[in-house]
Amino acid sequence: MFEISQKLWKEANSYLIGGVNSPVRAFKAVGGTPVFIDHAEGSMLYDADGNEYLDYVGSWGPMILGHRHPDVISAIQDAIERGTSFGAPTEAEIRLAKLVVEMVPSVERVRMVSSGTEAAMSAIRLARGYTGRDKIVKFEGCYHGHADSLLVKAGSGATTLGIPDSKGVPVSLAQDTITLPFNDPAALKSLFEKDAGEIAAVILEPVVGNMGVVPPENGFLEKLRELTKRFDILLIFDEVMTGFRLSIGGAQKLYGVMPDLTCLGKIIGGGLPVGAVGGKKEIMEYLAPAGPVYQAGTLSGNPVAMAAGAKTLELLQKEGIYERLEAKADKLAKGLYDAAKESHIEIKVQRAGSMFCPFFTSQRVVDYRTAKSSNTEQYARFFWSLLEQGVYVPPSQFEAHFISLAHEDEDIDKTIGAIHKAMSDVKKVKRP
Ligand code: HOZ
Repeated sequence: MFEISQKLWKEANSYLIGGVNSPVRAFKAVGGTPVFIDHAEGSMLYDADGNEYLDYVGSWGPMILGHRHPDVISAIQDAIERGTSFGAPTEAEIRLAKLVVEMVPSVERVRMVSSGTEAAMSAIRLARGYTGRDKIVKFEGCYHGHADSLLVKAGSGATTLGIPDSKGVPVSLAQDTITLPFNDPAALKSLFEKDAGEIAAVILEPVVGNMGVVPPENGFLEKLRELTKRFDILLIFDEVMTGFRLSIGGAQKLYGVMPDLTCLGKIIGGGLPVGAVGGKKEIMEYLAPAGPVYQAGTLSGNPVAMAAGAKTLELLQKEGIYERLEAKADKLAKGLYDAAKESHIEIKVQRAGSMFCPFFTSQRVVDYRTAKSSNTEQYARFFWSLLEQGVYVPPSQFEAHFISLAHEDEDIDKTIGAIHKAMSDVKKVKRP
């Protein structure tokens, strides 16, 4: 079934370190070897052996319209006809920046970069430059890319591989990153009462998607906003995953809580590499060349990527899109829960809009500690059973599953059918 993928895997390991260009793809958390993707269309992935999969990874979030949306492909083709990179201003950059300012409520000015990592790294530097303070606060299990200051108690691949505090991060830098449990405003308040004068910013995923899906508890985001305002500390929402995903204006529009700075990525590039930092004009003006905080990039605002992103955002403005995504995700999440219950498996299915994931635990999942209570062996069995039935979900417990507009009702029904069989396989895994 996977012969060609296995051959490619051997070859990949001769040239690419660990066989991949991003750790989670190596399937280390679920065992076995990765499948190599040949092409994709709509809700489907096709691997090198000719196997087909319903795709719930969606390139880890960007493919909200489904793969190869014809309008996005033709926007990319048109852009390529004019050249692939100029390292100079283009109208395409204005078009995407204008859409972001119109769609994301707290954003008045934007700087385009090439990845979510770059967006978060730049937002942190900007916050430090603006406030003149060095310390930042992040939450355990939140992942904001792999910049030094942010690889402290980090989720996603870092947690998947058991290295949430990466080697190579200077102790002197890590000391300036304070970590607190998610969904615990009292811990933040007591920290601020002690150390507010040294803290530049609090950064968080407003709905965490990198320790599996963990939504904020009622009032948590509001309390964060109130405390950061009261103690004069910047609030940064990392909406790389949630931006244009949870609503047209991201988590901030959905929850009605406005950060000072926002990091964007994934959907903003329509499947090509784009990230962005945006926020209040007064703060953004600290970025060079307007201000003293340096940030730059040869491929920043790349015209092909701008065209893909702008077309994607335009398409997302059509009425009813988010309601449709919500209905599909709700049906799938309920199907997942019911299938687990039928097999008497302890499960928590967590969902926010079209992001969701199962946790194989009896505990209420509200933070990193409770997310890690999930039985990852059961998750691995769930993953392989689905893969063998033609359903591709993240090869890690600590990632989000995504639904796209290309997932039809019959895709969801087929997936729920496969999940029933997967749960009877999961049942065979003994709890430790
Ligand atoms: N850590 C990324 C998702 N949260 C995975 C990136 C990838 O492997 O493509």
